[in-house]
Amino acid sequence: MLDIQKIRADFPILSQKVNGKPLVYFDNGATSQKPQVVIDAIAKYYQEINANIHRGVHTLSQLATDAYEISRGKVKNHINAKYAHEVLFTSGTTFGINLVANGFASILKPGDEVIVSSLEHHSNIVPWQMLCEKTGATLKVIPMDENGELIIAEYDKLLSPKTKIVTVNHISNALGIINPIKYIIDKAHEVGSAVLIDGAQAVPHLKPDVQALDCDFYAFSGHKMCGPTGTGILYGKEVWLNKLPPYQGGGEMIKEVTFEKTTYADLPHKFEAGTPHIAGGIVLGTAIDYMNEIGFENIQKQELELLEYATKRLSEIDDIRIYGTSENKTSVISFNIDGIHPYDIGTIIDKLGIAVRTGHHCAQPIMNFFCIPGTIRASFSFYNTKEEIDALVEAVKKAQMMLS
Ligand code: C6P
Repeated sequence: MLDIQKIRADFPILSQKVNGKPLVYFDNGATSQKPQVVIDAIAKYYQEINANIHRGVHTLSQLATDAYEISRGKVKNHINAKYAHEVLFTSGTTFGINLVANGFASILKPGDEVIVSSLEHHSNIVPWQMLCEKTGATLKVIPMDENGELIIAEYDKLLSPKTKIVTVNHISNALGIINPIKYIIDKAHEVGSAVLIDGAQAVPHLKPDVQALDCDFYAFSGHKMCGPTGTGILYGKEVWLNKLPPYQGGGEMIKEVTFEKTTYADLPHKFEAGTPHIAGGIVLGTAIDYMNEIGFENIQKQELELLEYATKRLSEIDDIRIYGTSENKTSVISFNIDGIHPYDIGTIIDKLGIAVRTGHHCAQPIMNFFCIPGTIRASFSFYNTKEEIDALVEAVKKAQMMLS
């Protein structure tokens, strides 16, 4: 059993008051809070070793380079990549997906097909639409049902030798549904397609094993898993990263530059042009260590309990509708109260110290499917408690009374 109060003491922000009330932070899907070890590690980097990496022979530059590469190694182990050079530092999931979509511009031809799902965040829709516009390829969409699950029989029908890349999220940010990605990956490979998994909402809750999944790309953000903002990882199989062209040109991604021709650096540097977020990359390793110390089994157990409790307690509210009722869910509840705009509930409960996200959650096609402008999304982390869920329920009831 996790000692939640002890864990909460690791997160200084959680003892804050907001609008005069104790903060109840249920917007973990947008970004997680940061433990003191992560905050300290950022300060320590700037106090003790701040220098540019891969560039200088001087001691600080070497210390910074070592720390950065040690962190890359931690990520490699965490996601079970085969090689450290398959792990690219990025600024987040959005960057990683755009990097791959941009690279596929040199692969796709008119008539080729890209498959996305109805459950995607805009970050995993728009780059592929842009790619299709550029190349003449066609975007196909796996439909969803009323429970918020993908209709896998329809996915099977979309696959063909024309499919060049399938790109789906591991877990939906708007509904919390866990997608059957192993099946999706294996089926795509049967027709020779590559697969990208958007793991942004998965990594705070589970440890992906990219070799067991056999995905070709796996993108995620550091800030959703206790790490700093502006950090992220794109995992890519060596064979694919060698095949794709660089995304950005600049310093560090080259072997040799002349005005006639430039040759590119080996992996991973070919994709890491310019000075990166060095402190962020290093401290992402600290965040991963922190989460592994708590243990992902413990995290999942605690979050599942919170999900079950919140589902039961919120269901007591009259005229509530919860979206995404699949059994396969992580600790996210998206809901609406009949006749009340989600934004109004969000604004009132904020005055009571409760932070939730309201709106379309950058997943407008899901909202269009349910014919709603948006939802109220409460997304829980391992440091949340049942008492906080009680506070949410009371606050929503109060808002409902005020607004009806
Ligand atoms: N979702 C949310 O509140 P970035 O912004 O690059 O770190 O992550 C983008 C992204 C991509 N895919 C999924 C599934 C996501 O959930 C997100 C970010 C946040 O749901 C902010 S919009």
